[in-house]
Amino acid sequence: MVGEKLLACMLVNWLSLTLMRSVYGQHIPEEPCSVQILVPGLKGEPGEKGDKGTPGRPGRLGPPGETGPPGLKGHKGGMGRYGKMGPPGFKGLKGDMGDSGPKGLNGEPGVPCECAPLRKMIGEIDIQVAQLTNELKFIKNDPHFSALPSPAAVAGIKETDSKVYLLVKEEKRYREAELFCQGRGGHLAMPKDAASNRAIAGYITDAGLSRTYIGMNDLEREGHFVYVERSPMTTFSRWREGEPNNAYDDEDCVEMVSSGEWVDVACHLTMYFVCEFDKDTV
Ligand SMILES: [Ca+2]
Ligand SMILES: [Ca+2]
Repeated sequence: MVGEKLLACMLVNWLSLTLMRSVYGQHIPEEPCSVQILVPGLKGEPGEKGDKGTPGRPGRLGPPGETGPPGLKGHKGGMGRYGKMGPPGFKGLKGDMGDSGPKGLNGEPGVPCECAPLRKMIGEIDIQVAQLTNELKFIKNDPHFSALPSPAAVAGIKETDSKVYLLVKEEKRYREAELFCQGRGGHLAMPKDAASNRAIAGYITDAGLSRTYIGMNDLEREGHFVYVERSPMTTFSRWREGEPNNAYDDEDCVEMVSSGEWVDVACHLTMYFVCEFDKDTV
């Protein structure tokens, strides 16, 4: 800008001088240009030292230093944390058997057996089987049914007004025969009057048998016969002549022969037997 202004001023002066010289000759004085020309001055004396400035900004991160020489070995550190659980090991050998434990507490008392109704039911079923067997006998007379199986072990029944008799065609000892009858809610037959004795005897005869156990014995006191249900003998008896004789000192049980007479025999003999049941419980 200053240069342009100076150049313009010099051009004006040159034009004016040239014009004036051509008009008035060489007598025209030169006039100083009014435009100031700015020129830098000389370098001054150095100033006094200023105050210390504020700290500069942190420089950029330098490159990593070189690895230093090895230092002295430090102290051993504390135990580290537990690591993760490892895989399970192999199964070990079986150990020795331990000592027996203390005795346990006593159990609750049991429920009383309700077997009586069941025994009664079994007795009823036996009687039904016996009745059916009787019916089968009639049917078997029909030649069309001759291929039917032989009669069941329980071979029919006999009845009096108060008793039902059941002939069991299984050979058993006296005690086992009585248990069989008890298991069905009855006892071995106990003839206590002529009518019942006749009924049992007829039963034996009809079955073609010669003897069966009946429910009497002198097991507890020799020569003192009682009924198997422990009731004493009444005035009624049908001992065969010469009986009871306790032969071989070994006859404590009683059989009935087909005539209806009684004979004392050894209890270990096995033979068929007759059970009796009270009608009001059958
Ligand atoms: Ca005897
Ligand atoms: Ca005898």
